Amino acid sequence: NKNYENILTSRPEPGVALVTLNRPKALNALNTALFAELTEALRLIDADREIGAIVITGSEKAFAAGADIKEMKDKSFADVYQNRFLENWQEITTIRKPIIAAVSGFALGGGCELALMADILLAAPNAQFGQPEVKIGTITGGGGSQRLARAVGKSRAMELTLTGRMWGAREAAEWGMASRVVDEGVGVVVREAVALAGEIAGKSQIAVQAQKEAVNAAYEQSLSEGLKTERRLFHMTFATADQREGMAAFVEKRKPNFTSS
Ligand code: CO8
Repeated sequence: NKNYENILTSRPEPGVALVTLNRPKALNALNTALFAELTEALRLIDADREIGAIVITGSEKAFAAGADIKEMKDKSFADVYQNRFLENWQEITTIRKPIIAAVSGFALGGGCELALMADILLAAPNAQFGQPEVKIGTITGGGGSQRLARAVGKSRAMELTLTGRMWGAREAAEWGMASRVVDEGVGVVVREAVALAGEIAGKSQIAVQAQKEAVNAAYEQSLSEGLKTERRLFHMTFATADQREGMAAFVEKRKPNFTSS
C-alpha cells in the first residue's frame, strides 16, 4: 500500500480495495492533489489481479463537499481552459473493475458527481446529495448535468441543479440514483459496500468486467448499438476458461473455480 497524502488505501477483505478520501478538515474537498492520487490509486488497483472490486468512501460527515473552492476561486478562464482544469476526473470512468461509492454525509458538487461516476451507489441514512454550483456562480462540471439527468430524470435534475438544494438518501434511492439506503450506524455503509464488493470479486473477473462494460453501453450508445455491444461481449465470454468452468460446474452440481482466464 502506497502512502498518499489525501487518500487512504486498504484491502479490507480478499479481492476488495477500499479507497478512503481523507482531507477531513476540508470535508474531503476535491483538490488537484487529491484527484491525482485518486486516479493513480485506481489505475494501480485496476492492474492488480488480486483485486476484483473497489469501494470509494469518505468520512461519516462528508463523502466529499465538492471541488476545492479555495483552489478554484482565483482561477481565470485562460487558466482552467488551457490547463484542462479537472478534465482528468473522467479517467475514473475508464476503470474496468466495478466501483461502489459508499456515501455518508455530504456529497456535494464534484462529490456528488464522483458518486455518480461509481457503478453502484450505497447511501447511509445521513447522506446529503447536492449540486450547489449555481449558488457560487458556476455550473456542474464533472457530469452532474448528464449523469444526474440520466439517473433521476430531466425535471428533477433541472429542479435540483437550478436551485442547488440538497436531497437525502431516501430520495436518492427512490429515484434510482442510489441502489439502497443502508442501516443507521457508524461505518455500516462501508461494511455493506465492502461485503458487496467481496461478493462481486468472488465471481469471474472477466465476466464481471464485461458485464460492467455492457451496462455502461446503455449510457453511452443507442439501443441498437448497445444491444450489439452486449451480444459481442456475451459471445466473447465463450472464449474464456471461466465460461467453460462456470457452465461445467453448474451441470456437475459443484462450485465453480474461476481463474479469470
Ligand atoms: N472547497 C473548499 N473547502 C471546503 C469545501 C469546498 N467545496 N467545502 C467545505 N470546505 C471547508 C470549509 O471552508 C471549512 O474550512 P475552514 O474550517 O478552513 O473554514 C471546512 O471545510 C468545514 O466546512 P464548514 O465549516 O462550512 O462546515 P459546515 O458543517 O458548516 O457546512 C457544508 C458543511 C454545507 C458542506 C459547507 O461546507 C458547504 O456548503 N460547502 C461547499 C459545498 C459546495 O458548494 N460544493 C460545490 C463546489 S463547486 C464544485 O464542486 C464544482 C465541480 C466541478 C467538477 C469539474 C470536473 C471537470
